[in-house]
Amino acid sequence: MALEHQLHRAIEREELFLQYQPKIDLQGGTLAGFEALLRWRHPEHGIVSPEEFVPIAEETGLIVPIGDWLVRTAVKQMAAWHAAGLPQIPVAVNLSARQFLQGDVVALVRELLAQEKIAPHLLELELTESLSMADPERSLAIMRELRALGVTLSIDDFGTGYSSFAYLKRLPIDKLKIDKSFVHDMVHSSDARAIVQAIVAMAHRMNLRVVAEGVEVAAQAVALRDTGCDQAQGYYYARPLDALEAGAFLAPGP
Ligand code: G
Ligand code: G
Ligand code: NA
Ligand code: MN
Repeated sequence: MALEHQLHRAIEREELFLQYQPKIDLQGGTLAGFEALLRWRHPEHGIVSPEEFVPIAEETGLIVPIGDWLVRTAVKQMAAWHAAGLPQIPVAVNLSARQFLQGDVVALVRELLAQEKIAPHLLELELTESLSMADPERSLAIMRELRALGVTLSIDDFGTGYSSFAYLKRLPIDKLKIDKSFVHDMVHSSDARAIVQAIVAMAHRMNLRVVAEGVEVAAQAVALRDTGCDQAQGYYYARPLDALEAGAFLAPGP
């Protein structure tokens, strides 16, 4: 398949890059971190979404070198911002289930954090609920090792899969990200508001922080703040930014 062949060369040709989307502290309104989002600048097709190429990368095993590159690039970017005198804030990286299970993510993370002198809690790994389906015991073991390193773990797209709070309780995680579908419905659906309220309340009782994604309008931000949700991200605050723009976002205002 053509895309597969091209993906092989994408890393060495430096066609992959990361964008950084701000996460905002909902109660204080300050910058709380960034989520790194993978992009492929394809020579003919322009920017290709990870939704298109991550599945191909997973099928072909290319997800392992891509995952390496991704974590490496994000951690080096954190170090570069720090070296430029900018404040240090958490950066989250998305890891697919295969990426998590196939590579040696623990060794990679340990080595990089030491090499770049980044405090472990500043690196967040966003994992999806489907992770558990692939190989529950191994996933759990890897999560425990990462947690032991001090890395922050969060469950992404919460609410779209089948995981229950009973299941979450078994996982060594720090954060939940509420899927944008619930956030979108909050403004016009009292059911969606009730669901988000319940998720936030349960998560807090389990000592988890909650991040809402896909916030596009002020009314969603207000509704979320009312639930006690901790952080939010979405186009309402900022789009995913190139590293340079993200750095400017980090710098204290004039
Ligand atoms: O990035 P949006 O900007 O289009 O991302 C689309 C989908 O791709 C989302 O589900 C997002 O979680 C996923 N995604 C974005 N960046 C990465 C990444 O670095 N690795 C993996 N595995 N998925 C990613
Ligand atoms: O699956 P994951 O949650 O990691 O993916 C985040 C995806 O959501 C990325 O594709 C990102 O570009 C996208 N995104 C970020 N903010 C918004 C938003 O406000 N609205 C919508 N629809 N998508 C968003
Ligand atoms: Na994510
Ligand atoms: Mn998400």
